[in-house]
Amino acid sequence: MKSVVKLFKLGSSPPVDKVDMKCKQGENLLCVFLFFGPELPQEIQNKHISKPKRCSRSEQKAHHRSSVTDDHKSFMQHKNRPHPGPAAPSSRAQISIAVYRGWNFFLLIPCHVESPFIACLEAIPHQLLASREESLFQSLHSGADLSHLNLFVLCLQMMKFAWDNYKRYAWGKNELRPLTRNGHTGNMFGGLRGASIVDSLDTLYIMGLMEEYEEAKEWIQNNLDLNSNGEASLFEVNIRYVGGLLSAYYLTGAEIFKQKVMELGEKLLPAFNTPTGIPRGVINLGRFILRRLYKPFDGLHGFPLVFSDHVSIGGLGDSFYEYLIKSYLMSEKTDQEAQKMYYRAMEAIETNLVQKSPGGLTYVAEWRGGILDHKMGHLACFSGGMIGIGADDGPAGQRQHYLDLAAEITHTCHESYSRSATKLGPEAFRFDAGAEATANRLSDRYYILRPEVIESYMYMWRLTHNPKYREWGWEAVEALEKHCRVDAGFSGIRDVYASTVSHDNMQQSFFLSETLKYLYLLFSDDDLLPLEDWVFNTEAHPLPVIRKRCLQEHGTMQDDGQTNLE
Ligand code: DMJ
Repeated sequence: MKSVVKLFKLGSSPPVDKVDMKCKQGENLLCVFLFFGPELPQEIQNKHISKPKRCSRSEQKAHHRSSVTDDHKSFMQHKNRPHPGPAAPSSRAQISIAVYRGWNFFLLIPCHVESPFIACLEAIPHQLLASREESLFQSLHSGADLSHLNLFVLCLQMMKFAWDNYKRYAWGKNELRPLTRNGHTGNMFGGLRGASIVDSLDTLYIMGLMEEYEEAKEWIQNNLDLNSNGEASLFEVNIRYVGGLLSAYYLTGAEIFKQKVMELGEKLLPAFNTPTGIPRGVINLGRFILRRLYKPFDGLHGFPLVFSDHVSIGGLGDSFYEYLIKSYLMSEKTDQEAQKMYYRAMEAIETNLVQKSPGGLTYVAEWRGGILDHKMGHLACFSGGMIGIGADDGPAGQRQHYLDLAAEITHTCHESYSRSATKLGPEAFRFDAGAEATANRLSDRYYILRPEVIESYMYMWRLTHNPKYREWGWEAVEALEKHCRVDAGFSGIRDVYASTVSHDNMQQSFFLSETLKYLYLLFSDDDLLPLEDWVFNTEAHPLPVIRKRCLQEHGTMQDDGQTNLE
């Protein structure tokens, strides 16, 4: 089955009558029109639009018509509604229409897809888009509530706004400074440029922003220079550049991403050449000067990522634990060493770090020189999702326990948002000196567009389908729109407790790769990047589960058991 998402911006695209609605036999033709704007544009009013239709041999053109409903009010007028999203679409057209601010476009989901590659991955992109199309198709026919569609399209619109402004003011630089309307290169990437482009590739592709995806790809082809010569954080280059390129390759099959990621991978490899195998933290991409950052230490329960006397599942430790369970899942649950280490780590975390506040909130504290620090960082809020996805494969009888723990931590992280004036969460919140999920130090009060809390909402929604996670996600969208959207992009804020916000002038690349992607997935159907088939790296770049049997059948497994995913 073939499908693709096409976006047409009203004004710059053909009028509705002229949009090509032809499809070939065997393809699905589904047109979903979503309008954004204070009111339905003139050219659309009183017009009829196409109803979903599967092409038959005799009918190669869709002509079924039904009326557009225009009974949805603007997002801004719905601010106080208790449940996210406008009302369910009317039964007549059964098509959801969102009306939102001054930016008008409609979304057309018909027609084609190039199946990129890798027959043995069960969730290849044509399925990704086609299955979404199929389920929309079914929902439309069954009259199901499609109000969440409005929300994922709103996330898509936020992505387009963030991207357009990056493109306009910071193209080729690493990140956008939206207040001063210029770019910033930063010093984490050793002179590499275009971090926002590489980080956005898969989000653009998944959202169907194909024009933008093509621009990004062209920049990578012509301008991504890997021969830079500065000190880079191995971790940051790995999660953003390697992760971004690799995931773009898996999703699209475009050779350029493979070439670039292999070239970059070669440059990073020397950092892993250490007696312990634990990589060095800093690398010079040009001259191979390496500095040690990680200091292995036999600390709490023998786990290696202990920095002197500090143990945390937040900054500097988070991804280690995350990758234990994700390595296991990505290996099609065959990597038993990773499995064992993850559940041992979980046991240690529960025994030593997990706490309950006087007000009944579960949190993960930090450990400093044998003393508990009753503080939880925003970064540590990814752990709700991590513990959720690991719930199935732990010791017998523990599934519900882990799911409950994941839900409790996600609830606490939501509380850190809902207890602030802006409804966005601080960088770190405490559970001592009278604090309950709030920051008392000024230096902990900022929010830099981080994804971790929304990431846990997304996983918990997929795992439980409890509607509160979508409601919480919707609250975050409203807060981001209200406090972080500025004229030329999105910006972090300095104090989440101040109702008059002060912006930090930075649109972080992880806002495009993670925050907006997780929001979009939260409001999408589960078969868009199903969790059984895809594992997200710590920067939200999806990588496929490696299916060994299938690789063997397709002759892509080497003699030594290694996979060759060409
Ligand atoms: C991202 O770069 C990644 O999620 C990383 O693992 C942690 N920090 C940021 C987002 O907060």
